[in-house]
This record gives sequence, C-alpha cells and structure tokens, in this order.
Amino acid sequence: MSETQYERESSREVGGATLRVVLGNIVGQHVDVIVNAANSSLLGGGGVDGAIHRTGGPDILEACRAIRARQGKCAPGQAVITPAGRLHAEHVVHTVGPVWRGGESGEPDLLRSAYSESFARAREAGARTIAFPSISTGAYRYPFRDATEVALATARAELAAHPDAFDEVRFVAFSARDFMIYQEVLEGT
Ligand code: AR6
Repeated sequence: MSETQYERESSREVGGATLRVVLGNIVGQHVDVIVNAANSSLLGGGGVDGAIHRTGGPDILEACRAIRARQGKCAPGQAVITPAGRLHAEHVVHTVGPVWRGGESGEPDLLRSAYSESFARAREAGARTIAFPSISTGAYRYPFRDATEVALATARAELAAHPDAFDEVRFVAFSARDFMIYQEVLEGT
C-alpha cells in the first residue's frame, strides 16, 4: 500500500532534517516510529490509542502488557516502545501526556517530557523518521495552540541536540483547523 497523498502539508528544513506537518490519520503514516497518545495503564483507550490498537492488531497490546508486568504503569511524561504490529512502521512509542488542569500543575514540562522521551526511545531504536499525533489535546484537553508550540519547540531542540539522528519529524493534524494552527506555529518559529 502506498502512502496517502496529503490533502495538506507544510515543511521546514531544520539542520539536515525535515520538520513536516500534514493533515491526516496517524495510523496511515509510513515511518519508522509512530507515537501513541497513551494513558498510564498502557492497555488502550479511545482517540489515537484506540485507532493504533485497532489498526495495528493484538501484538501491540501484548507487548504493552509485557511492559506493564515488567515495570508497572507509565507515568505522565514517560515513554515506552513496542513493535508496530500491522502498522506501516517498525515501532510504536507509547507516551503519556499530562491531563490539562489549568496549566499550573506542571503540564508544559510534562508535555515537553512526553515529546523528548518519545524522541529518546525512537533514537535508541535507530529510527530515522517519526510521526506524532497532538499529544494531550483530545481527551486530556490541553489547549491546542499551546500544545503545538511545545511540540514544535521540543522537536527543534531535539534536532539541534542530535543533528544526525532523524531525517523527518512529522506532526499529524486530524482536522483542517488543527492543521492551520500547526502551520502557523511552524511558520512563525
Ligand atoms: N490520527 C491523528 N490524530 C488523531 C486521531 C487519529 N486517528 N484520533 C484523534 N486524533 P487523544 P490525549 C487527535 O484523545 O488527549 C485515550 O483514551 C485528536 O483530535 O487521542 O493525549 C488514551 O487512552 C487530538 O487532537 O489523546 C488516554 O486515556 C489528539 O489526536 C487519553 O485518550 C489527541 O487526542 C489520551 O488523551
């Protein structure tokens, strides 16, 4: 199956890598690592998490259960890696973003950590391309523009700190409105 042609996309070269925002579905991405917006149980849920387990199949959940048995729950700001089952990727990195509680409960630091820990797991696995959904902006209610600023700033910091690690960092917007916000933040930074 060839990769979806994006209805909309926008990109910037950062060092040797491409920072790209696309309008699409996270489960349709052909990359080395797909990031999941998981919860601490690692045992599945709705939104991105539901779509990844539905499309990727039972091997992903089995690997998550093994991680749970070995190391317990995954705290907000942390990330773990599993195989990607039937997704068009080598691995899924499951990260847990913060629940938005008004912004004074450490949410920005936890969101930054969710992105940087995801990059760390992907680097350890030798990934050159990675696709992120907008972590915490659905069920966890993080304001979308604020979250997008954290996401893109963390990606730029990652590419500066590890200039040879990645060829492409992709952010997948699920609606035209969300895509516009990503594009504005990408072009404004
Ligand atoms: N592709 C790309 N983006 C998507 C997709 C998709 N298929 N589906 C939703 N989005 P959410 P969270 C967008 O709720 O806020 C789960 O139950 C969506 O519009 O998936 O981190 C977990 O198990 C939103 O902008 O993740 C946790 O319990 C963004 O992805 C909890 O939700 C994230 O929405 C995690 O909540």
